Amino acid sequence: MIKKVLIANRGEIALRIIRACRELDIRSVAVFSQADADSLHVRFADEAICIGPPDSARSYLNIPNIITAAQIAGVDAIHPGYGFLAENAYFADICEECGIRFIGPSSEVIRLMGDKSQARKSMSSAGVPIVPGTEEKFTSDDQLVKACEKIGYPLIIKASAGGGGKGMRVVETPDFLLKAYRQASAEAGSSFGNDQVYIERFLSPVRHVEFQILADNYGNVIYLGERDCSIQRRHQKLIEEAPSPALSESLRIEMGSAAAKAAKAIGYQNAGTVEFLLTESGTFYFMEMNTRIQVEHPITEEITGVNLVKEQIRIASGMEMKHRASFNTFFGHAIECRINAEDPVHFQPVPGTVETCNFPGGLGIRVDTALYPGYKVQPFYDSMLAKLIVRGEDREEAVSRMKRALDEFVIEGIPTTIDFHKKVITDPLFKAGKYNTSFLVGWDRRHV
Ligand code: MV4
Repeated sequence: MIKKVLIANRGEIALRIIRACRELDIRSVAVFSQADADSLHVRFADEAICIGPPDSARSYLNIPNIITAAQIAGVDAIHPGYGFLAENAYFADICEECGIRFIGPSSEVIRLMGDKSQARKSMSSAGVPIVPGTEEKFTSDDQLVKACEKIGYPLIIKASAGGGGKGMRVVETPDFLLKAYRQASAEAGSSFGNDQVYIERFLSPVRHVEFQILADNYGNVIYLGERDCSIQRRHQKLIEEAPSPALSESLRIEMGSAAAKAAKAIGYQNAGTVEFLLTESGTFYFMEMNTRIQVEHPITEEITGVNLVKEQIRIASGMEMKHRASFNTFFGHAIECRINAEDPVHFQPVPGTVETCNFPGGLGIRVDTALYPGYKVQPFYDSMLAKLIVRGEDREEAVSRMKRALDEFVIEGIPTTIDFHKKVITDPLFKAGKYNTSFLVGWDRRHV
């Protein structure tokens, strides 16, 4: 059994993990940078250890310091949260070598899914549909041009070590292929230290639909429904909802089964997410697999009643998954809005101090945040201030509850995305559930 957990993260997700530990009667150890000494995760953990200066490279990404803190505190396990070291296979290896359990899948699986080109191959062999494209390395321009002719245009070049937009290029016609290929490869090399890229047919319009899965150490794999994450801007998700307005019950079973099959095929353990692209005709393709707990996990919790972080810890401690009835029944509809500290015109992160704040409340409302009056938004970390999560009996109720909650939400002292969310939530196409990943393209020009 796990008795003490170090949380290698900060902000709302660190608090989220501390809460799960407390309910499981597990001691929690926070780590913090010098900039985070007054943070809520430091206050609410049973113990807290400073791991370095504000710069995350020297604190939250500093493996020797984190491992040393874990050894001083005498923890059995480390929960990495999301971001930082969550999908670092090397860190998972180091934890295991130091006799500390890494709460997540094996380092081999993290490594495999971290290479998006390899991930495509694995999924293809497992019989999970992948977007038509390539995996092999090209030895000549001629070979590249021919392969792309076969895939068909438009196509998209993606970084194998990437995810989330960096090193990505959409190519409309063959004229731009070689230039785009070189640019994408160079950008991938400088961003990830790995210039390998792969090519897929560019599908449009599409929705981004991802399935939550849980897998224990005994081969039991279940899916807990999907999240529609199509409302993105610059590869940052802003609103997510569960279930997806685009799925029928039969498509849900088909895609969920494919996600579980994918996880089973690679020997996946713990919580994970299988991302799919879904076309308007209902055809779906594997895109990538995330080997961490995700920012948007609460909407799945709201419609299933399953505490995903507690399940992660239970699985890591070697418990066999209990197939409680609630695991495969979904109730109602949940939506999450990410509230960021951002300039509403340029969407650039703005540091500053929160003078006052008021969180919405009432039935079906959840605010996951580490914010408090006087909170200082740091320039060193990402700009997410809070996640506003609502649940309703159905989508219509969830949407109107979200509008009501956004109206109650007050943050003064810094610019936030609250007003932006109010506009999206009241948009007729959003209200109708009729949107895709292009929904926010050109939004600023239309809403001045
Ligand atoms: C795609 C796609 C269409 N077809 N892949 C991958 C990372 C994610 N942040 C966006 N990704 C996409 N991958 C294929 N085969 C569409 C997207 C996509 C997108 C691509 C370019 C510019 C903006 C985009 C917004 C959402 C989704």
